[in-house]
Amino acid sequence: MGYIQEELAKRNIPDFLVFNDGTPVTDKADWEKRRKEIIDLLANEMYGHIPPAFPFTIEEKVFSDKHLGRKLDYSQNILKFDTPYGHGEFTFHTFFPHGKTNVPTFIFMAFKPNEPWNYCPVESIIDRGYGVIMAYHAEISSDDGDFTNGIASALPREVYNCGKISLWSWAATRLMDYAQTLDFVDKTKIAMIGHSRLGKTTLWTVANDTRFSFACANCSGCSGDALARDTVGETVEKIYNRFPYWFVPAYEKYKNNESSMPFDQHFLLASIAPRKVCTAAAVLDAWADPQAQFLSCNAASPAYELLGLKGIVCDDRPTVPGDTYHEGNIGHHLRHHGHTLSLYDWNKYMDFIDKN
Ligand code: GTR
Repeated sequence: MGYIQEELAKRNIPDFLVFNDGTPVTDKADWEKRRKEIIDLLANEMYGHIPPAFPFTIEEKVFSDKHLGRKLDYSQNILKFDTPYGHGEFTFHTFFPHGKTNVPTFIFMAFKPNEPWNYCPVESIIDRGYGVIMAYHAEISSDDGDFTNGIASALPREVYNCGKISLWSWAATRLMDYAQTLDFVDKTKIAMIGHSRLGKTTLWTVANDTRFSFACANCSGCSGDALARDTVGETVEKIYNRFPYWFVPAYEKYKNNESSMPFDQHFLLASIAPRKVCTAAAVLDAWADPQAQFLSCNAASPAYELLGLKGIVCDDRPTVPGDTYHEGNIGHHLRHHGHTLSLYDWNKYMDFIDKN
């Protein structure tokens, strides 16, 4: 047995190619059913359910074709909706290369309101022919335990049993609805991208919304792409004690008890199959546990193999900074430095999407 299989065997992670009733998952038709079981499991035990869609309107506040020497069209908009429980709205921004058609597009859940000028290098993205639809997560609903602000008041936790990650996913799904209405967007190349807690949100959104062709999850770590069993980084206890509101209360029982989880994070990556997922780790980001992130990509690969596709295609050794694995349907890179979403990462994700 080589390095990867030995490490996976040590961790004793559950097999996702088995139905809840114990029968094996053997073909493509089985996979679609099993995928739904996995998503239900992760919803019930970790993230909660993403609330249903409601009709919405878009109010355009700003449109400008004057940015970056007119190579970029920028807009600022408000998405508004009503539910039986109240009114909700949030701001989003769009950045598209001027006058282009068939534009591959990122739906970007941003860490900060002014992200285009740091975590989102707009000019470089536009120069590669991509567009971006961006919303700031904490405006959608605050990044804390208050479930009365932003869209949370219209989508009550008591009714929908969702944590904040699922609320942010709901918003990203509405942005996907909006992207479907833009005739210059290439609907076969819509990716979601997010960093860290929003990398977790990215994986969960794309798992649920099959209109996304790609998930680009940057340094998503614990409760994202990193295997929880035997982690040397953040644990379920650490994350749940600090951020219980990202999840549902059912997740708490796995604190210091990861081995009892009927899943591990490779279930989440696998539930995106046959669509493509690209993850990234940073060598100084020990909290996210880079090797547990890499191993999880390998543990998810059997979902693709079942469908006659390649999962991750990689060397059988621990990753080192500079490694990029883009041959299969699960992409992964490990870079130098620490916990951030850099131009290097964006370029890797665009390389991966360009190839596919
Ligand atoms: C940390 C958290 C991580 C990660 C990170 C982030 O404090 O423990 O799981 O989500 O925040 O979002 O930057």
